[in-house]
Amino acid sequence: MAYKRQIDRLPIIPANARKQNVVCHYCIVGCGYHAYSWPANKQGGTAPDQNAFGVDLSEQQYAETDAWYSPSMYNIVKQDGKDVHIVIKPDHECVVNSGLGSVRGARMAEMSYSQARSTQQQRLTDPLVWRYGQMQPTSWEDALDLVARVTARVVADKGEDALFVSAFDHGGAGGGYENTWGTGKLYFGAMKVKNIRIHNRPAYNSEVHATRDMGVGELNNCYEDAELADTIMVVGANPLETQTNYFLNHWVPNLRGSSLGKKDEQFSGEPHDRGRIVIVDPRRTVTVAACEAEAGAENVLHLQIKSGTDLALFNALFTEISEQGWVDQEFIDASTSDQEGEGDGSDPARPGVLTSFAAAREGNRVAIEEAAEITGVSADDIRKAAAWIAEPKEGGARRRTMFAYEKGLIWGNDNYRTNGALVNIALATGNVGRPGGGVVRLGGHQEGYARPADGHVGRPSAYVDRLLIEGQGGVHHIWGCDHYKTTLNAAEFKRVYKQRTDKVKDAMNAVPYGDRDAMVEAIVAAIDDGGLFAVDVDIVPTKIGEACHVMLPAATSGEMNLTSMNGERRMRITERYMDPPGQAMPDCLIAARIANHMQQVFTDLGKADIAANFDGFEWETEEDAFMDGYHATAHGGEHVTYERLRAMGTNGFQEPATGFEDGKIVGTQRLYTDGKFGTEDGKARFMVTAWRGLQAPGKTEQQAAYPFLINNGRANQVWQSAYLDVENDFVMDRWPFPFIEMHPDDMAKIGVKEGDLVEVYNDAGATQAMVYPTPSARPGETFMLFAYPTGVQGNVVNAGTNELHIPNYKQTWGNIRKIADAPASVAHLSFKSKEYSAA
Ligand SMILES: Nc1nc2c(c(=O)[nH]1)N[C@H]1C(S)=C(S)[C@@H](COP(=O)(O)OP(=O)(O)OC[C@H]3O[C@@H](n4cnc5c(=O)[nH]c(N)nc54)[C@H](O)[C@@H]3O)O[C@H]1N2
Ligand SMILES: Nc1nc2c(c(=O)[nH]1)N[C@H]1C(S)=C(S)[C@@H](COP(=O)(O)OP(=O)(O)OC[C@H]3O[C@@H](n4cnc5c(=O)[nH]c(N)nc54)[C@H](O)[C@@H]3O)O[C@H]1N2
Ligand code: SF4
Ligand SMILES: [Mo]
Repeated sequence: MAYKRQIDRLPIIPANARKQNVVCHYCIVGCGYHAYSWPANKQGGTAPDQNAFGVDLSEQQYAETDAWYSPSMYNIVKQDGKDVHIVIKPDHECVVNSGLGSVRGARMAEMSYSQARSTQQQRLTDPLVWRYGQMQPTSWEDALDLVARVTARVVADKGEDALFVSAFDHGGAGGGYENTWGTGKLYFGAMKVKNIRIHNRPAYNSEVHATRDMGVGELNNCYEDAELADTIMVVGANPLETQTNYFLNHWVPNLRGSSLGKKDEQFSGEPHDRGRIVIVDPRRTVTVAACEAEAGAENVLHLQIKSGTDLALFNALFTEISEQGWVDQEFIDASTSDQEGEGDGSDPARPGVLTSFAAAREGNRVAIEEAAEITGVSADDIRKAAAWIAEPKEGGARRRTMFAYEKGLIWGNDNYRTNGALVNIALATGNVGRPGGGVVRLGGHQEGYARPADGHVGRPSAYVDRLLIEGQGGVHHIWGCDHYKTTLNAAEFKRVYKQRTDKVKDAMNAVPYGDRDAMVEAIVAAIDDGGLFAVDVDIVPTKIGEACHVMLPAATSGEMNLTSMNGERRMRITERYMDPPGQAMPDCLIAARIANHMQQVFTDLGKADIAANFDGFEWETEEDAFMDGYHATAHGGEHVTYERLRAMGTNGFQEPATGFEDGKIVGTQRLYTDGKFGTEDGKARFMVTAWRGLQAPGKTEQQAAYPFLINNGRANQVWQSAYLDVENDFVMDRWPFPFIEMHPDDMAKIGVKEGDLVEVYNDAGATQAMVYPTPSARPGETFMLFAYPTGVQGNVVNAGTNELHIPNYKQTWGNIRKIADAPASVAHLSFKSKEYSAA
């Protein structure tokens, strides 16, 4: 590693520094932090009464002391226009992370906008409009007038279906309850926009329709369950790298056996061992290696399936567990429906049959040998997994098993049925609503969903990317997502998107910017000719933004007050600890100002009835949006205010709120503890989930045509599409190009060395990556970093989705050829194994 921060001294946080609540705005885990800030011309001292830690800093501190922070946790930012020192450090008292940071979260401070220290100078400071052939700064008034006039005109002429929207639907940065409500009220309240998609997929749907249809909401347990489980079964996730502190602070203690005391305390009378783990992933991840190091290889079962075959494995496990009589019959009788379902699972809105246990058992019967053939996992290992999941413990006690899954399942083959098949196992073994159980998404971002009803989008909802490629839509509003790096069929998407938006740019170039009427006419004429007018709301210049006509600068977490919940529904507030750059403002207020302008334009057009739909956006602050949205509309929201959340600190409460007592919001630790589920009759449903091979169009052919699996996903250091990391040397020095992990034999076959640049190509497109030799990879199976600005994996993902338009990013095959020897920026990199081993 060549990169060094070159800092040998940091100011001490003074005793009277301001201390605010922060929840890391990156991943789902939502670790608790505090932001300490104090005037730029002051600093604390070593005496206990001179520093925020209250300890004598002239003495050597112990190894894991809290009285410490790293250079990456420090910066100088503005508060009310004045420079202040800021330290954003993990909170030892937060039950989520107990003081742990991560290689992402512990960089929040250095990833903040700082003029004094030149960090994140890429941040958007002003609205930008296309003027005289390039993007130029302007006022909010001017930019919003242009957006509203073009949007209102297109809606008036062609209807709301001509307005296309892409929007975040999560918590943390680029989301939160405030901002999902702001955008939601605009597009689903004031309008009824149907051609809308979510940040990470080409339609407005659920990643997990199946579990919801079965009555089981996807975030139903709590993080402590990972400490209490006898067995954890994790599918298609790499939690050491992607849910880092959940894994380190709650899974590892169980795998090490250090949560045994907790187990004894909570379930006295049951026999207890350290936790075991079953990992389903075609790849040997660093999580597998870490589990082996922590639990001992004998307590780790890695089911290294062939890509996309999870469903066959789950049906076999369900069959075996049922046949062994390891099911929880009492739970099945009391809490699941005995009504047999109808249909054959061919309804595109519901591509699996909701039914009784008996019918699912019949419909999903798969012999272990058959599953072994499909999945490539040995019959013995499948039997062993069934026993680890469900075989009763000594004395007949029920085994407590927690099931967790993420993108290897969600973006995997046959999403709906595969999701249903996993939930079948959890229901059959009575592992929902009980300590040490749960069948849960691990999650991506935090959640922060508050929006008016979205029923009008329909199910299956529109495949928005396809419609855009087909030339539909006149205006596109984009909120905090960058499809150029993150969508599927990305090569084709970009080709068409550029053509369509260029048409509008050419039209805009032909009229003087100051003549608003002529400008709107020119834009509308270009739209009539197949063009697309695009508006991007973001915090930095994006790749898709290069095609846009307007960019609006958003404030992000910490530059505004922002609320969200994590993977155990733990809701907290991140308090505003610094000023946003320039004129940037919170997304919810941008949405409100767009609504205000739309109202004005419709009024001017003489359409008073439509204008009236844009009432109710008089918000001045993000708190106004919160009160209008979450507080007024969420389940239990009436108990929640900013003031109460501030008082609840970084531990917050777990949603839904059920009351407010003794100055505290009362929450819900686990869902479904009463055995009643989210269906009309309160009974959960099983699902018939017959295996049907690779389900998404084009995948079977692609697999047959190309030699390499191009598996893809995330790496510890990089957050998402690297939107902030591109300006962080720590990350760009390590990954100047996206890595592609390859077995050395595969490298020899195509004649490449470590660090060489290769082209990855197939029928969908082409992209580039940097070769990372990986002896633990299976020959023929590669893994590429997704969404990277210097090589977009999505270029080679085809357009195939399931019936509900859930993309299948993970099942991608292609060819690989050498482009160039390792460039200079790669020469100093280490290519040693990423595996973590016991000390
Ligand atoms: N091949 C492949 N493709 C994938 C996936 C995969 O596994 N493989 N995974 C998918 C998944 S799960 C995801 S989540 C997506 C991610 O896809 P995107 O959501 O498109 O990617 P992000 O990098 O998260 O982009 C977020 C954008 O939001 C902006 N932003 C950050 N904070 C704020 C804010 O406060 N306000 C506003 N307005 N903007 C903000 C950032 O600058 C950035 O441009 O990618 C999907 N695509
Ligand atoms: N460091 C870091 N952490 C993150 C993010 C980040 O960008 N960086 N992003 C966040 C977001 S938005 C998300 S959605 C989550 C995603 O979190 P994860 O789902 O844990 O991450 P991925 O790397 O996308 O994919 C997980 C695993 O799926 C496996 N997989 C591929 N195909 C299959 C298959 O057919 N079957 C099975 N069983 N597994 C398969 C891959 O080998 C990979 O190890 O991470 C969150 N956390
Ligand atoms: S684990 Fe996730 S939430 Fe916690 S510090 Fe890391 S990125 Fe932030
Ligand atoms: Mo995600």
